[in-house]
Amino acid sequence: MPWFEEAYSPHWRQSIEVEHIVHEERTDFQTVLIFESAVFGRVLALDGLIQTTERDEFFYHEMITHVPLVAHGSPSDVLIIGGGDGGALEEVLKHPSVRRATLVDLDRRMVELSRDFLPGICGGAFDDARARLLFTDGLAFVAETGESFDVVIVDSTDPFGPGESLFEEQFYANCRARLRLGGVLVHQGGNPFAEWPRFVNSRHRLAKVFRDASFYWGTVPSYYGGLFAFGWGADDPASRELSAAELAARPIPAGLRWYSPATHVASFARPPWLEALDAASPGQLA
Ligand code: AG3
Repeated sequence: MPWFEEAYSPHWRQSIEVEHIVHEERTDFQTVLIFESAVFGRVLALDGLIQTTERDEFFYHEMITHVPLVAHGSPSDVLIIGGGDGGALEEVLKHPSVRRATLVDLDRRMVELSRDFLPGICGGAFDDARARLLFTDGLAFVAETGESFDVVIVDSTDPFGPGESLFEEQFYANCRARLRLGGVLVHQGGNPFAEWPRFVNSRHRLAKVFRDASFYWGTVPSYYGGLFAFGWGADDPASRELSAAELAARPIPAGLRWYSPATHVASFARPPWLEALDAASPGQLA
């Protein structure tokens, strides 16, 4: 059987055996590949890089959504930038306090393809009456909208190609301006081991914009190297310092497979190596 090879780094590749190709297409913005695999079920790759898979999407989507939403406590309006596969949207809509979830993705085709070929990832999220789908540039949207949000989730591709602008300081500043009091922004922060310069840069950009800039982390088996960080920006550090008991007293959707009050708290724990990386300045980057 053929193999899909992901060359994220010029020095490190990962391969997944392809049982069969489900769909392949070049949209106006990117190349989309959806294939079936023995270990991960259906795999979604954009421009050759793995975005999510049926079997491990919950490691990622539960952490990029429930950590900020439960930390917020009563989110009503949530903005997702990117996330056209619908995995994050589905998780956000599990919160009864959410009145409206706005998803802004550049690529309309991604939503159509996810509906058709990745129902195991988006579920019925796109058809929920509380979901609003906008197909436009996330950078422009946050710069121009007058709306405000309780939580902003940046579920983007990586910082090259269409996703690049979503890692800039100006974008974070525009997001912060759209957050209500008590609001939280999170973004996918890549693998802090494999992509440490990116981690350090993002941390510093967030710190220029938010009073409380931080990160949390978890693991995503299909992302090369497994380790995965999420950036965190808020103005009140209290939302990041809740105990497992405090979190457990809040409404938490039933049936989750990775998120729990314990994994929430654990995701903010810092191994000394990450603590040191967090303290590094971009000027120290080789
Ligand atoms: N967005 C994050 C993909 C990250 C892959 N990057 C990596 N392995 N460093 C995925 C979109 C899922 N909704």
